[in-house]
Amino acid sequence: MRSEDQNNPWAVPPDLTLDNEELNAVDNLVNNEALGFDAPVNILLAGNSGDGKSTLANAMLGVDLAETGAGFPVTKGIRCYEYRDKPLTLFDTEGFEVLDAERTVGAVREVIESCRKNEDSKQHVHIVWLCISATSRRLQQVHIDLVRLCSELQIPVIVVVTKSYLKDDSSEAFLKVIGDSLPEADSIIPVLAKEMYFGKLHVAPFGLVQLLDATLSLIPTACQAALKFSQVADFNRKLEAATKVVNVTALASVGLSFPAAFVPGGHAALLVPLEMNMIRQINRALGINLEKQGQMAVAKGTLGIVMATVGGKLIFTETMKFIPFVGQITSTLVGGTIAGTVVKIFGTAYIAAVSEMVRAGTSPTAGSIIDAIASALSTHQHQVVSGATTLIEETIRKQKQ
Ligand SMILES: Nc1nc2c(ncn2[C@@H]2O[C@H](COP(=O)(O)OP(=O)(O)OP(=O)(O)O)[C@@H](O)[C@H]2O)c(=O)[nH]1
Ligand SMILES: [Mg+2]
Repeated sequence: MRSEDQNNPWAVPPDLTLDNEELNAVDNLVNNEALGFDAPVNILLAGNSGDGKSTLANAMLGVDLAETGAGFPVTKGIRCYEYRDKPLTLFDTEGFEVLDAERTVGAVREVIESCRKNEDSKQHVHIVWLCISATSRRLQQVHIDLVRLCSELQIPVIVVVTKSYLKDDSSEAFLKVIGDSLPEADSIIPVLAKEMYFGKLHVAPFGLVQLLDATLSLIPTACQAALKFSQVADFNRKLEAATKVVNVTALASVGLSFPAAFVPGGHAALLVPLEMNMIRQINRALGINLEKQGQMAVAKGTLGIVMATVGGKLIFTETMKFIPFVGQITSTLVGGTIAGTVVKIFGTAYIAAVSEMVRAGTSPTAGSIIDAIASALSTHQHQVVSGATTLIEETIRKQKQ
């Protein structure tokens, strides 16, 4: 295959494009294997007005329950919130003071039971987070009744002791009261969802990761991916999904119909649509907003860098070394393997670049991502090349078997 424009090594020849069906197939595979949710996760938040339900939902799930009138009422005192970009449903009790204790418990029962009428367990309430403020030091009959109700209906319930910024004797004593009075609770977790300032004294948030892990261990397996994806408290859990996006895309690329000699020839730009899809899916996994032009700019802007720094000739030459061992290997597979390797290098560098920015609290822009990828690749050239070579070797050996 010859490039149309010999002066532009990254030009895609008009006769050579990845067909949409192939791209869609990779997209679907990644959606199913890396971002797939068998079911959404449905959480019911209960607790006194002001005990921190909205603050917790915001810190753990990145959603805003504060707006009055948002969501829709499912029964008196309970509103339901659904999200376009998260596989998540939240039921929020509007605070016990709105209803008396008996009616609060009745309303929670009604929601749990009416969801359960649906045969599809995806619609059920999967867990209750009962918020009790550590500062209130008030354990009420309604707390006891709610935990008993969950136990009777066999719904897991975690008591979240919110605003737990003090670690003194009376806080410990209150935790003990909760433990003694609510023996049916599946877990009792002190949490400070949002940082707190007392003059110059600063208390950092804590307990969210414990709450996340406890919740993951109590909800049905089918909803766990949805919770990992929806939550914003533990970036490492999100990285797992993003890394899987890269691995699935890279492996799928091996099977695509790339020409054998596409590296270092003129066909590397074929990867742009594949990389754009991958960027979109990594961003979904990590909760990053980058508009379509930004995705395109990153894919186009870094392709040359990936190829020039570690790709190109090196990968091509390394791949060729294995060919004598391979025997019947088809030229398409060689092209696909190189493509898969470039995708893997690009994806890994992309995740490293954006993660650093997200952790530092800055919003990634196309320009800053391109710079970060370039610098990561030049610093870690040696590791990237040896990692890529291993991937090529493994893939070709696997195909040979
Ligand atoms: N700094 C800090 N403030 C918190 C925390 N949790 C709750 N608050 C504060 O406590 C107040 C009430 O919290 P909300 O999250 O609105 O309570 P709620 O349970 O949703 O209350 P209702 O919606 O009225 O039922 C707000 O001013 C919050 O900022 C926390 O972990 N840290
Ligand atoms: Mg609220």
